[in-house]
Amino acid sequence: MATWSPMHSKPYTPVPYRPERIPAEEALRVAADLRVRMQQRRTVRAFSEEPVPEQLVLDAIAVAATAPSGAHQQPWTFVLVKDPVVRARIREAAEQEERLSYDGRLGEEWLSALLPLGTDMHKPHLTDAPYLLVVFEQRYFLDGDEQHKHYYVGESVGIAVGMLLTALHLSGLAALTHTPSPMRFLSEVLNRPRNEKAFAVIPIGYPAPDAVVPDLVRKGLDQVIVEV
Ligand code: IYR
Repeated sequence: MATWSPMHSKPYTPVPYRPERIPAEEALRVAADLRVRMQQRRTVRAFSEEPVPEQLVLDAIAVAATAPSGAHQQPWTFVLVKDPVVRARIREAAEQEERLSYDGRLGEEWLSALLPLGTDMHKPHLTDAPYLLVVFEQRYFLDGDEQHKHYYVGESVGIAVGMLLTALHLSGLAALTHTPSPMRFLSEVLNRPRNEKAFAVIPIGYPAPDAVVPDLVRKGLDQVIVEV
């Protein structure tokens, strides 16, 4: 019989939660400003080699790690890859997979959906951006040889990555959510344990001075909200 993982062993011990109330006028100002600033976020594929203070990236990871998660199991690992040799290996393996994808594995419908984004099999950002963050989801908890279930892993890690992208953008950094498929090579290159599965590869840095982005339009509020 498996023992409980440490995460499940604690009884319910509520503590007071009394966040400071932001006056409505100020809250409205903050919310409107945030809305404008987040509208300016773009996924960037061309990075400047200009160095980035590591603390900015660490702070953004710390923000991501505050995300809510299923049963508060925090099923994420953030691998910050700085070593240029490791990054070159990741790029080589990713481009090998992408070649197969773009040369047929994706299929016509998927390729045509990607057309407006201008993506292809070349992934220079994997080595050009000053930081490469590989996010892993912990499919289950590994306690020695014992496995314990994790709940809502994809949802939890997805929320954490969303918060990471928000924090990076508000710190003036650009990022790209890259999901090479299949991603198993990342576990091997980064020597991750068997309970972890790569979720996304995220180059982080300042946009290249000549960076361009696709001419995309976001859905308006009226297209995404249904009020009942
Ligand atoms: N993983 C490939 C293809 C790709 C897929 C989707 I969905 C995108 O939004 C963008 C790209 C690549 O990274 O090029």
